[in-house]
Amino acid sequence: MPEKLSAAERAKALAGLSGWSELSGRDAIAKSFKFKTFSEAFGFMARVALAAEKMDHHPEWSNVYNKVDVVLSTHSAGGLTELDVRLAQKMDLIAKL
Ligand code: H2B
Repeated sequence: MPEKLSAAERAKALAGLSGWSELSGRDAIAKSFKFKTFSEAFGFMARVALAAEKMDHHPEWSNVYNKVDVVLSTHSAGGLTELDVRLAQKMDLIAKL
């Protein structure tokens, strides 16, 4: 079972991520990804879905046309863990494909 990150660990993780921010009122991080088209946004979601399934760690997200809004948190831990940081890093790599 992953452990919640300490305040110092969370700050360090966020400093190494680009475009992710803490949610207010919830131990979670969020990012809005914007693409040129719906196809690109949906391709991103399909690739991330496969990676998330492999990790057994899943995003909360919504899509409107070319925009994908993502929130990451580890439900079983009730907050942010290393798994969220790893999934955020994967999403950033996939978004650049
Ligand atoms: N995703 C996220 N974000 N948090 C979890 O606690 C979680 C998950 N738990 N994906 C996994 C699935 C769990 O429900 C399964 C049974 O391993």
